Amino acid sequence: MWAMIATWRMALEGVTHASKMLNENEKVDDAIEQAIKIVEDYPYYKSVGYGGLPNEDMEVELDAGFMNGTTMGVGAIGAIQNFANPISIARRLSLETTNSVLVGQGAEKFAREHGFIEKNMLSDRAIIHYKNRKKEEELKPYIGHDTVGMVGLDKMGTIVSATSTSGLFMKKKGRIGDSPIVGSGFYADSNVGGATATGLGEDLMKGCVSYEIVRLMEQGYSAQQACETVVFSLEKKLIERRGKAGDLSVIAINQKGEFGAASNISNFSFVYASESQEPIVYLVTREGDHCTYAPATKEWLDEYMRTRTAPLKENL
Ligand code: SD4
Repeated sequence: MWAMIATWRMALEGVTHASKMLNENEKVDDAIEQAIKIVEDYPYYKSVGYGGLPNEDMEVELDAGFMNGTTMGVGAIGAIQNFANPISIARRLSLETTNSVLVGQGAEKFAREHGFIEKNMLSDRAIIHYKNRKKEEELKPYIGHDTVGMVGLDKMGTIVSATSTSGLFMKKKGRIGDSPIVGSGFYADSNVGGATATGLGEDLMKGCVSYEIVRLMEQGYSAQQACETVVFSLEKKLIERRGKAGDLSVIAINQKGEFGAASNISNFSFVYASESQEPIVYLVTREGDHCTYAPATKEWLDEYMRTRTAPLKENL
């Protein structure tokens, strides 16, 4: 049995590729790395890899995390510049017993020494987005979110959870969100399951959400119950204590390959595939403290790509 789940429609091509690998008995570590690289390399996704939107100094700083739930190996990088595939660097770091989380110049030095591909990650399109945002009167960090997070189970029973993101548009230099933080942006335990998150990192990390989901699954919750419990209890706590909650979206699979997804926003999409199911894009609908999901329509899928790739002009 193999299964895979990933955040947002943008993961579809990567999951499709990874599905073939998992079907052919390849390791989930390789399948997830390849799948995330496909998302990182696609220039029109403005929150992951090349084409990701820059920080307030117009620099693209990328975060990524990787965890193997069998070895418990964890690797992560934060605020790295000028490397093509953050996920590969995070995976490589997961093999280390010490120094497995590196940021900024230290992460860049490690990546250079290990021969990872260097690339200017600031695309012309991202520069236009930046200039347009600068012209707006009030500068606010980007509130939408699109981190790619994936959880996969291979036929050998290993579960991997991984993330890659450019974080929030117009963030401060050096800011990292939840995505490179183990337990928050990603977590996996091959005896139980794995989870990953997307949304406002500053709020997601207050709930250590990926670890919490895996912990609840270990206590007997289904993947769906665990996802809903974690999102809606954190949202409630944040509203009670702070007056508001940011975007919180999570996905998970358990060690049988059963999946769950929950979100407190209205347009969260995810992709799921398994040995018995072709990759399908689902849209999540919130109903109180529960979520339902349904396959996205062809119109929705077409509109998604149309808006991502629409021509962009600088506002004069
Ligand atoms: C972060 N969780 O850096 C990420 C944001 C996200 O697209 O999901 N961005 O806080």
